[in-house]
Amino acid sequence: MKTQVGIIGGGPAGLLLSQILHVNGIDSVILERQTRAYVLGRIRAGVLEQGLTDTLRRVDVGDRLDREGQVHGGVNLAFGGRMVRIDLEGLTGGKTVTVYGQTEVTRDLYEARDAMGGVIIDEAEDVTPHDLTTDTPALSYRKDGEAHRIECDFVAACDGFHGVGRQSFPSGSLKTYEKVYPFGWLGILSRTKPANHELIYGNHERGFVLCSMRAERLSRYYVQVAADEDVDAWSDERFWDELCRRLPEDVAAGIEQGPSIEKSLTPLRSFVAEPLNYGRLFLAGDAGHIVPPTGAKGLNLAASDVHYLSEGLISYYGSGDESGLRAYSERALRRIWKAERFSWWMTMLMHKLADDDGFGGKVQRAELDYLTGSQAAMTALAENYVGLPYYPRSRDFLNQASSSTNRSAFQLRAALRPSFSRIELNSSISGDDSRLARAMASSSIDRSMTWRTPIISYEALMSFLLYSTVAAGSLAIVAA
Ligand code: RFL
Ligand code: PHB
Repeated sequence: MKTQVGIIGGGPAGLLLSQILHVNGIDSVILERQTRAYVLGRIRAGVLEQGLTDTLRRVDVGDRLDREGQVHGGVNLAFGGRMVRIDLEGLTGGKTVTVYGQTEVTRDLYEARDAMGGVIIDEAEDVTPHDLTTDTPALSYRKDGEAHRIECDFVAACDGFHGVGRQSFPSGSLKTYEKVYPFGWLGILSRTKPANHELIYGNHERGFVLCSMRAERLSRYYVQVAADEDVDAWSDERFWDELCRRLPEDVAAGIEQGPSIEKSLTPLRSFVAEPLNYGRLFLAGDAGHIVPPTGAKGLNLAASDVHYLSEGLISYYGSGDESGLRAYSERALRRIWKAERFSWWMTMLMHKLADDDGFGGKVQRAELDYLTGSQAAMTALAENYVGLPYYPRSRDFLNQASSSTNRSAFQLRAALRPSFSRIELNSSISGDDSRLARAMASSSIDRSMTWRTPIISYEALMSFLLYSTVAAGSLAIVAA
């Protein structure tokens, strides 16, 4: 068999990549080791950033998400017997998160791939990448005892933390960074009314708790336990009792208890592999990095990786431009490390730390007090929780700017600010001349500059001007 992009792994990263490539006219084949029922039985992430929900909508996978996903404008921190709401929406200029299970995202993506004739080969055994440093890499695998081979142009390893992709890097070509925490999360799913209409992250001297949800009558709860905890030692009764002991009294009093329909232990780990590519093999999602779930970033990072990788592939197939693929690892890693930092910070802030002689707990309490009393600190949390912006490339930046006339200059700036170090603009700008002149006067733009074809709005121009250093005599948008 032949395809353009061979994808290992039919989890959210692999499925989303395949779907994005498909709507851009690029062929792919997914090789998944498990059965579809197994993949759809895994209970994982619940909180989606706007970058992911926007991407899903753009590739025709947003209908059920829009009907059933719950948009949350806030999140709560419980500690010291009280609960403080962080106003995500207010602090970030209108950004929110959507509560919609990873299981549902995966189901929607499978349905979309099926409807569009996507090729997903499940129960593919012994998947092995070959010839990665040539222009004609391949994937071999076995299915029902028979050997097969897929010739492709590129291999995307979206095969999770234990996949074969990262193991295919020659020794010495990958540097890894890792932190394993001495605790895990024991999670249950139950058909009960959620504790609150928004998530509650709780810090308590007995350990961390999280009250989350999937639907109006489907709750997801986690309690911090030892990393090697025996799940069977936790009856439902013990779980509910421990959960309630760690929550403020008024919250605990409102918890509806019921039988668990799933119970599992999740170890906590921070991990990053660098770089994310070797020859024509690219790692995306958990294959390249892991975050502890405290910041709700794992699935969302998988989505931003896929965004950058698909951009690189779309440019390559559209115009032969390889620069996006060459820049993939670096672009993705910039965002990954920020999410690693945030997830590590949230973890250290909210969990009971081992060997704490009391000092660590006091410092945590002081930080929680400071955080919930400071607009600046809450804004930093909110910005990270809703998801940092993806970094657009120059052409997309222009497209985005030109299609963004209805967005406020504030939102545009927030979305685009970190992406460009400098601007060179060869096209021209429309807008109210006097405001333009004022903007130019207050910026470092050379007044002799001329604008030709009108392509972007005044607001977009303002965001360029306010966040750019202009090279003498010309303007260019240069990706940082
Ligand atoms: P996945 O989901 O692990 O999918 C990889 C797929 O590859 C297959 N595979 C192979 N296929 C062929 N050949 C091989 N050799 C293969 N080896 C593996 C696997 O069977 C699988 O189908 O990785 P992907 O696509 O990168 O997605 C990553 C996310 O699943 C993960 O980051 C999130 O679930 C993390 N996470 C959360 N992320 C969020 O963004 N928000 C959250 O609220 C959130 N909560 C969580 C989480 C993860 C959790 N657990 C259980 C780890 C809560 C929990 C409890
Ligand atoms: C979940 O609902 O499973 C969930 C929510 C938020 C997190 C982690 C997991 O930070």
